[in-house]
Amino acid sequence: MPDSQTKYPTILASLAGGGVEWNLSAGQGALTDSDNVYASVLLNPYDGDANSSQMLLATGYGFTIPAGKVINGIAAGIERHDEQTIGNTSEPHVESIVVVLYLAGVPIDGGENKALIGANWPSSDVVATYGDAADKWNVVPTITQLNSSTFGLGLQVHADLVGVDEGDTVSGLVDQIPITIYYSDPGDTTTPGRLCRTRRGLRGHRYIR
Ligand SMILES: [Ca+2]
Ligand SMILES: [Ca+2]
Repeated sequence: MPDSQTKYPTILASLAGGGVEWNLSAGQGALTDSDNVYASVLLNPYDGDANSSQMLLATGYGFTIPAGKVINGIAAGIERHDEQTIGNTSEPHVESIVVVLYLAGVPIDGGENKALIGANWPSSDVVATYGDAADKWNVVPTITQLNSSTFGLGLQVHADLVGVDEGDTVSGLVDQIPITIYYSDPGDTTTPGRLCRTRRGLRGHRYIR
C-alpha cells in the first residue's frame, strides 16, 4: 500500500562559504512548527557580499521508512515570507535561489534545484511546496540514507534590486520546513504506469484469442 511520512528538522545550520549567516537564535527547533518562530536572514540588495544568504541546512528529520519499501516521491514545504527591514522599498524582494536535498553535509549528487528563481516571497507566511508524491528530485537515495540524521534540505536566498534604494535592507524569514517521503511496497499495482502496462497486456491477450 502507498504510504508516507512527514517529519520536521531538528538540526539547523548556516553553512559558511559566502553570503550572510542565518540568524538561528530562535533555537534548533525553530523550523519544527508553524508557530511564527523563525530562522531569518538580513540581506542588503546593493552589497554583493550581503545580497545572498549562506546555505540554511535543515536536517535531523528522523525518518523511519521501513526497509524494503520503494521510494516514489519527496515533497518539501517551506513556510516563509519577507520583510522590509530598513529603507524605501515598496515591497521586499527576497527569492529562493537554491532548494536542494542534502545528505552528509553536501547536496545529493545530481539532485534537482527546485528553487523558483525570480519568484519573490510573499509578505506574510505562505507554504511553498517543492516536489510531490511522484517526484524524486532526480535522486535515488537509499532508505538508510533517507532515515539518516544527515538527510535534509538546503535553502539559499537572494535579495534583488528591483524597487530598492541604496541602503535598503530586507529580511527573509522561514517558519517551518516539513519534508514528506512517499513510498510503497515493491510490486504495488496502484501506480499509473503499472496500470497502463496491465491494460496493454489485456488488449494483447484479447487480440491473440
Ligand atoms: Ca507562520
Ligand atoms: Ca517555526
